[in-house]
Amino acid sequence: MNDPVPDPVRIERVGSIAVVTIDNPPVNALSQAVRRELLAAFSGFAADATISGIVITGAGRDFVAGADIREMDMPLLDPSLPDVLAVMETCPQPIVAAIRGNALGGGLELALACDRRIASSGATVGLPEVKLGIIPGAGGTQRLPRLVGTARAIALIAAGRRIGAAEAASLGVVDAVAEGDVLAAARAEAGRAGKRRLSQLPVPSGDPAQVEKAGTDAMRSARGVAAVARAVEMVRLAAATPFAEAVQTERATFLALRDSAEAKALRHLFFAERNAQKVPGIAGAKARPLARAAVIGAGTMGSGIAVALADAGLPVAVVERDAAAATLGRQRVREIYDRIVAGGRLSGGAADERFARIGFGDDWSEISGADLVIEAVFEEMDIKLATFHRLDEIAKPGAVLATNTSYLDVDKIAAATRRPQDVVGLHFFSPANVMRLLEIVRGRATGPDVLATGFALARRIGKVAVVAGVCDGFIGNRIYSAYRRHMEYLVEDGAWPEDVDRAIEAYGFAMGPFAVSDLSGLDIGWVTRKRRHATRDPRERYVAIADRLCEKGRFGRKTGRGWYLYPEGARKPVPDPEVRAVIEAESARHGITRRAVADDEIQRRALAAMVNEAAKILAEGIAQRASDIDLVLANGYGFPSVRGGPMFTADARGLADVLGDVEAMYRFAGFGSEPAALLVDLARAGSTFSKWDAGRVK
Ligand code: 3H9
Repeated sequence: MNDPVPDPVRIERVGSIAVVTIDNPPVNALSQAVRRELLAAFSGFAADATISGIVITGAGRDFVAGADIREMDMPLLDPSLPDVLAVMETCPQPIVAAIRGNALGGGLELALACDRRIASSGATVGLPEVKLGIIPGAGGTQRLPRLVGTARAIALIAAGRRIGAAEAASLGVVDAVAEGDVLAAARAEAGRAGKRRLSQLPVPSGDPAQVEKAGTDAMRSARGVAAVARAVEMVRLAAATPFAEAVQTERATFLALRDSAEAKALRHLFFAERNAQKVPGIAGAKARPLARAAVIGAGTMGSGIAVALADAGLPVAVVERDAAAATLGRQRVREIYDRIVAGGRLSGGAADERFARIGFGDDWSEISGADLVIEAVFEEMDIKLATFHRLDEIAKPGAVLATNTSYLDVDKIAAATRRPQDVVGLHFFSPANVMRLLEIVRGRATGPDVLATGFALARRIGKVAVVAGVCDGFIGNRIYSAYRRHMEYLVEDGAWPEDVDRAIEAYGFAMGPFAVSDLSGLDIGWVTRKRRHATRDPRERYVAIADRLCEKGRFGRKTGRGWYLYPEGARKPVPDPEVRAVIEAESARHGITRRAVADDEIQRRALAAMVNEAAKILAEGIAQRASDIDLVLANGYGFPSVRGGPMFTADARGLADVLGDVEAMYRFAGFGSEPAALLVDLARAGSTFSKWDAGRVK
């Protein structure tokens, strides 16, 4: 945690009840000092006949947010949490957990080692360990099924789900929800409750078919996280193995996973997400009030953005250029909600309620009441400029004016208004109501309070926010373009699109670049390439295969043909001889003798291309930290989270090794793919991106 707190566990007496308060800001994590003091406290209670009951709680906002994640990169520190919980279990007095705020991971395990659990109505409980590539390591997989049954415990633990107090009470995870003073309710309970050790309860016998189904469902959504399978195994152990033996197995499994590369990568992303919110120059800036929003343009992006905002409870005015376009937008949004309801992720009633928050029309005066306006019109500078010019006339003073552009110059767009300080880029990813990433693009004039508003919005709508500077493509699209370009070089050199996609998917991406391109539509990139044509340096190697495909009307899935063929009824795209002919013709046109390209070369080239461009972005100040880049790639572009992002992967592999790949790549690609000076410097110094981050502003 931050600086160690001098006295992280306090004990007070209220009559014959001992109240134990964990006070370890910011989130009362169970750091070594906390465990040591808890152990001492509970060892003492056992022999104290003047104590009739014990309450345990957390100071501040949370109960306990779990083990101290920072300790997980250190050697084990005694006492362990299971040691503490074992002593608590032998305590003769009843122990009641008073849960306010979050009781997560080890925090919930601590509560499960108590005899009773009373929660405040705003409390949240869960065992989210799998999200960190580990499993609960202090009895969570054994005690929870004794309360909720095996199938439910699998569903909760394997998905790392966090649930509110009401659901926790209905499942029996907590015994009661206190409407008023949770501490007083817990004290009263400690005065009258008897002992109820969960470890001694049987696991309720459930329907084996449901257990099986819970396991299968969990594995389906595991996204390559090995901990999910281990969590399912451990929960199933509860019904089959005595408690004392099963917790040993759980502990050994936890310890092995704790040291895995996967867990280290996921921990890196956990802290990256928190660090990304620390932006130089905005400390102390207050976010502007945000009660009403407006979205201009109801295409795919605009509709998704409107849904993301309405889902978070914001009323949204969507405006389009005319009534027909507004009607289409309304239909598009309705379809998004219908799909969510059909997928069982929302009730029809809740979807209707959210849908009702969104108004559609062509009357731009609707925008005038909005605190935030997000423009999602066609990606063409002249259209953006005209939109912002008009917006400037209509939006109320102090409104945040955001552009969802994915490539264009935010400073130029801001200059179309008389209030550039209010203009910011809010780059959502498609589908905007689903994808977690939000790039907040900081223009030259963007005010600190406007950036702070971007972060407040991201928090409200559940997005991971990263600040990017202005350049063509910002962080994500610029890196993705470099990667795409290099994958196309490989295709022109000898690989087939399906070879590249297979190697990239084997690496852990959900989809390879050519399958992605077919999904998003080749015509979009074509427009961008044409836009850049005049300014592209003629020395840069240019692969024209995608242009040739577009010229043949092959725009991807929507036309049934792109890099692949999509025959009616076929479940998978199939390679197409016509595409191969185009590729071979382009290779021949450049005098290239096609060669076999191994999966390993494809994967190495992909990483080298991303890391090299990323190092340039860092040196230019477009991204503040290497860890911000990892967040962008993992949350917006499908880079496998279990690898921690490209920069983390590069550090782990060794930058000298990565530089070797970059130099090889440069030999194939030439101009435009020069090794980044920052990468060269760090590699030569035997350093890492992580050290570079640490040496900069926190
Ligand atoms: C576990 O428990 C394993 C056990 O089963 C094993 C037992 C043997 N440790 O997120 P925020 C820091 S695994 C260390 O911005 P919020 C965080 O880095 C754990 N530090 O606040 C940040 O520091 P800084 C299972 C932690 O209000 C500050 O606290 N538990 C921890 O948006 C504020 O964090 C979890 O996975 C931690 N456990 O959200 C829960 N947690 O200011 C992880 C937070 O220096 N935590 N920090 O950047 C959360 O989900 C959120 O932090 C929480 C608060 C919802 C609690």
